[in-house]
Amino acid sequence: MSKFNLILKDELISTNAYLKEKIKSKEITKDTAVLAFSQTSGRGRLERKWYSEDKKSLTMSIALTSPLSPCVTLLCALGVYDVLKDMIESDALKIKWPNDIVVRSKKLCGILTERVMNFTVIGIGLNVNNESFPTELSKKATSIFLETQKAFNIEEIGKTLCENLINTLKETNFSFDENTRNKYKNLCVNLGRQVEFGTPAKTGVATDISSFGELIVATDTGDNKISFGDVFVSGIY
Ligand code: BT5
Repeated sequence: MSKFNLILKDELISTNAYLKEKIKSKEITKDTAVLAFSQTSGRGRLERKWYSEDKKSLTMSIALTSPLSPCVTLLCALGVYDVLKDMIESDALKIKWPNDIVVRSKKLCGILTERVMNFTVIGIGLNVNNESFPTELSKKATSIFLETQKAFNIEEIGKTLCENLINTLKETNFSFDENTRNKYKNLCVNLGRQVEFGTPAKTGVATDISSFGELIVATDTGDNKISFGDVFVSGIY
């Protein structure tokens, strides 16, 4: 981690957009992370809005030169989980395929991975010290503070997340070996539950995660392999 460059910014439009721009303009040529204490227009997948609160939410992105990997988002979720499990002592801390960390039925963290040239840009939105959320998210979102009643230092969490994610990705060589896959499966809330996916919507039971990180869903017409998009889990979201 000593050689790793973590840039701190008071405000950015989006930490992912910032790194992507700097990679394209060749201002960034080696592994770099950026953490913004305020993010004004954060994005999730499919350009959805990501909500964050100044100095209370962690908004960070890490750019790593890496091979193309179909399961990078799932590996990142495992890396983030490993950090959070030391802060939230809860059996309810799980991963919702592919990119969410949840506590019971609420979202604590979202991860957005994007590919730019030979870099993978990993964006992490983590609710840290938030005491409440806007009405539209109040039933869906939670924070470390709401789960533990303790406040945490955002910069410290950011540094720990960088270290853990980089270790997880390098140790696994960006791939899903049997051990890693089993660890993910044990934490995945989708498995064994009724899920809804695709357009037009289909329903089935999530049964497995493939070695490429796909969610396997058994329906009346057979097994479906889902590699992207939203999957709604009955009783969660
Ligand atoms: C994600 O997208 O979960 C990935 C979010 C990644 C955000 C980070 S912040 C740092 C970096 N810079 C960026 O611009 N982005 C990354 P998705 O699976 O599409 O989920 C988005 C949905 O989550 C929204 O449509 C809301 O329903 C919900 N949501 C938005 N903000 C939330 C929050 N703070 N906590 C919980 N849920 C939220």
